[in-house]
Amino acid sequence: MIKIVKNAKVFSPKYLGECDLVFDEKILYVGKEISANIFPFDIEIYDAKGLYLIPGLIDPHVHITGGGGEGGFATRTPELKVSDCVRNGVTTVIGCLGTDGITRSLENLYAKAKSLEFEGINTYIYTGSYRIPPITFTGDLMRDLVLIDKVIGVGELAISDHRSSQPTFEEILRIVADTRVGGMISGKPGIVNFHVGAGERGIEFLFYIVDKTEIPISHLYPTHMNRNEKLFESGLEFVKRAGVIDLTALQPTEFGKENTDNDFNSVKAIIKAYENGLIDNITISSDGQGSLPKFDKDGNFLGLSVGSVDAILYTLKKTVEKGIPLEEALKIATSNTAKVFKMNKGYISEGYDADFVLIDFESWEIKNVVSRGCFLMKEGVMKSFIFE
Ligand code: FWO
Ligand code: ZN
Repeated sequence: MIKIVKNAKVFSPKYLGECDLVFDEKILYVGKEISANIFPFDIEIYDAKGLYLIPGLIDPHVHITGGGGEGGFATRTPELKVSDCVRNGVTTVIGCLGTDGITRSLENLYAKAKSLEFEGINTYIYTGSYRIPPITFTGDLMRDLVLIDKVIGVGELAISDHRSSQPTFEEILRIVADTRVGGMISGKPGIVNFHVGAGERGIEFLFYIVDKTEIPISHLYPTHMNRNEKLFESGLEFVKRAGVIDLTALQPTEFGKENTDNDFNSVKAIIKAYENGLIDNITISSDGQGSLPKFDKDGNFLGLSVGSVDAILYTLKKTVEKGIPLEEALKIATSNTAKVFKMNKGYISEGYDADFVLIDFESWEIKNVVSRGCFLMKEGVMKSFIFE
């Protein structure tokens, strides 16, 4: 069903000016004024006068079935609601398991990804969890990649963290090698998402893979790289080798932290990357529905808060408020992320999936969300309440 959005200020992320957009599941045309009369049939027209149009946001690290558990059964966190995505303009998520790969299952992860897809969100999943050797659907990591349609890689594999399985270099190398070849055979990106903790070893294993083996850096995707300044600095080195690093976006429990001078946070990290000309290899993720646990210096669990997909939009808003141009900031949650996973998304350009958001950038209020050409939100009302 062909539709037209007219008079929108389009950030593709690059600013294209005021444009009309013609789309069905894909973007068919974006450019100057086009008349609906050229179509020999009725089409829906939406006038976006005064609104900005941006690519649907991509959140590459979400515990869609819930996560947590670091403080026992009562600390398992709740699963993702589709409204958490839509009201934040997130049209694509990559689901993962974390610390708890025992009471959380890959089968449940797959089912939740299919459920979200049915509700209009684009979903992919990682096989595995924190632990190495990774849990799998089929008993074999490569078979998971080749046989399970939504599996695009493995993660989040914990390294340099007191909750990791303390993997050896060889164990990690074998997983990366299998993920690369499994990706080749299945035509998928074959991404290994590393959960990087606060441990001294940081991402030294990843540098070793890049420097000492034949494996391209594009398969290595470390997250939480803004956990502390030292880790982030090593992340910028990784970026200088053409790697991409993922930062955990500012959580609602940290809102306002971006204004404190001493605290290092994702907004400061994004600005530093931008100032060093490295923003094209930075992405952000929310760790949505994952736990954000706190431990004392002896490793005792103190408590936890729950990650939120709200973090993506909030972090973009704060980054822009700190002076980073919108068309630069948008990349870290759209085109940069889509490039890591070779998704046909992340850009407002002909042939790309029609995933986009119409937003009032005075208030950062989201007005409309479109995913694969369908309005999931229209005039601020969620699809489930839109009577077509
Ligand atoms: C981060 C997910 C952490 C789960 O280090 O890794 O724990 O399984 O739900 N969260 N373990 C949060 C920091 C980046 C703040 C997870 C969590
Ligand atoms: Zn993690």
